[in-house]
Amino acid sequence: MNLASPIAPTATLARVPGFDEARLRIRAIETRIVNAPTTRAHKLSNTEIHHKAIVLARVHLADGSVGYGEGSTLGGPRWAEESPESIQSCIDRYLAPVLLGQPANRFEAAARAMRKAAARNTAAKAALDMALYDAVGHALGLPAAQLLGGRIHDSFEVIWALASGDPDQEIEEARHKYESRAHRRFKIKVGFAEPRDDIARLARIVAAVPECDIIVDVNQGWTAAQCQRWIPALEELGVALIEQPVVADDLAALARVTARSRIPVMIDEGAFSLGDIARAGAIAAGSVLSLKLVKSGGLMEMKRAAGVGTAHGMELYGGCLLESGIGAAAHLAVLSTLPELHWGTEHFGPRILTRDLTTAGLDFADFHVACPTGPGLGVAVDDAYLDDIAEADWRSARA
Ligand code: MUC
Ligand code: MG
Repeated sequence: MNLASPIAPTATLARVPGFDEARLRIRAIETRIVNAPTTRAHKLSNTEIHHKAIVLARVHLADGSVGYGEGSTLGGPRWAEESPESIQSCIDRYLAPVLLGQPANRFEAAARAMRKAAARNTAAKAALDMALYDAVGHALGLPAAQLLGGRIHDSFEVIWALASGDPDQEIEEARHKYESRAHRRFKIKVGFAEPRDDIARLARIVAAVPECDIIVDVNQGWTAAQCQRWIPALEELGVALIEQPVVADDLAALARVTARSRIPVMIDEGAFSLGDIARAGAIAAGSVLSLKLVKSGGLMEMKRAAGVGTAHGMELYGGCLLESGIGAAAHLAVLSTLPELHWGTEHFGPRILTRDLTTAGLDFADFHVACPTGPGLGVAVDDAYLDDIAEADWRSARA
């Protein structure tokens, strides 16, 4: 009888073609901020953007492989505390030094080193983590999803955000997106006007696209009392989901709102870390969890976030922070490996930029986005366009 283990011992990994840790050492890390124009104004309860500031991280391995990642913000340090400038300096000054010279394939060790080097700063950590998966995936000829357990899903339905605040424009945009079979689920931003006016705007949009699902993102703009007063009106309009209606740090208020609402309530800004998710889950503050790399700080950590949310009975939603094709592909890599993504994803970011930062790899068609299957993140970055729109050159740290 052959008692040999069917699992290859670790030493044989060195014989996997292309797998050689010395070749996967991190030789250089570069960062750069680009301001990518958006097709229209994008309004949230506390900010409005016309350009998307994106912090790019580029990692070079000893074997010449290159990987890209992206740190995302909305309106400077408004959506969360990190700004494009703080992300770049956190990477350059604190995170790059602990990664340089290390084997890029040891993702968990890299994440631990980054956690020791900086508290929170999750957008900065996520940018580097994406770049490591991209670079190692290219070096080994494997898609990032394969490095995360392997793909279950091939594509997801994509939600589009209506956020100009002008109902005529939003109705035209929604009809066009629906009729061209681009999107049939819409997330509508509220919280920047009086609730009464927001609801009147919503009612017009709902009437104009009766075939479509409507999600409302309040971005912390209402008090618990306003929720009590206005959520019944959202129920009457047939809204499918309400996102982060109250301030992020008041989990008790979110729990009360969730208990009263007949519409499922999603926690977004209120849950970054695994501990945040567990605390929210323990008191049922939200019955749906929005997953974002800028909150988790890394791809494997976002998988854990999904696990903690699921363990607390939450449904899962693939959130975004208007990432370009680079960040969208990194999210899709993780999301494609989750057993279930109940609400699909909102990675419309590449399409709200007048021109994406990638030239190939992300395919949107028939209301869906396909999860990239090429090596690394599976997208081709448009370096010439980056040179055109960046105000400064790459900043570089070397081993
Ligand atoms: C958020 O809070 O969800 C995501 C989509 C969008 O329109 O805004 C972001 C941020
Ligand atoms: Mg949100």
